[in-house]
Amino acid sequence: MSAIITVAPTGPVATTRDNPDLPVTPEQIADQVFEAYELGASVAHLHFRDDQERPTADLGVARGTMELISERCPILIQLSTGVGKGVTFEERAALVELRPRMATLNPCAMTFGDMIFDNPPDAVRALAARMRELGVKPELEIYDTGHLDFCLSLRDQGLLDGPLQFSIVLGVRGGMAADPRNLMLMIDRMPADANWQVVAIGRHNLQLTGIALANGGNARAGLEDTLHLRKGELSRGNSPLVRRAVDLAKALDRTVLTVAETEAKLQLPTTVGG
Ligand code: KMH
Ligand code: ZN
Repeated sequence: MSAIITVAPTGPVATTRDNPDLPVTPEQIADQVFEAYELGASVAHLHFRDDQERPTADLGVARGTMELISERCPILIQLSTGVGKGVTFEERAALVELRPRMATLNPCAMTFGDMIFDNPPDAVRALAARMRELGVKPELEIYDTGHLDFCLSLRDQGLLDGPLQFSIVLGVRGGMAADPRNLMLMIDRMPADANWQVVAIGRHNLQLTGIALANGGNARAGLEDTLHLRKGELSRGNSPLVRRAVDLAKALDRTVLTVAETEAKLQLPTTVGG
């Protein structure tokens, strides 16, 4: 059996005050994505920061970072349309116009830590339709059981093409807790042909990533999800986390997929125009 490794080098919340090796500039992000590619990652899930490290959906920053990455390696780029605090849904949605091979689609509004994560149903439907038009494959971020049901209804309305691709997100305050029982419930409910991974925030990251890999899931690794390699030990950049996920997959007899194999497995459409 095979596994796809995604690197998530920088998320929406932590800063270099939390981990000095967090990549925040386009060059730093591109360098750490390249290191992850060399270790076996075939997908890069990307957030961007402005010069004060705040989350940004600035199209110039996003385009520039995508170009730096593409100069270094053919890793598949997945833009986050979650982006982070202080950025409107419209600005977040505009990122798909850059035609990455994939982008996240957060299907439902929710409490997300101390903020409201605004994903109005009509706007989500419109974004799903636009992604389909552009050939940008959605990775569906589901933080609760009802989010899965909403995605299945989008599929039934013809707004999502199979095989569906999910991140089961555990550990966000306002979504499902990072508890193996929640993960097993969600795994049980995955459509038979779905590709999926767990996004386990914080100190349960390793345990839940291991459970997901042992149950046929893919793996995501990086400083977006945990700043630590183990209790009390900050990860020196993304490489130690990616290396550990690759080693874990191989130890469980999962073949780590190349970029071309990942494209085939996810059935990525060809992006249109641009
Ligand atoms: N940051 C994670 C909690 C997204 O970027 O669209 C979920 C995530 C979603 O990665
Ligand atoms: Zn993200």
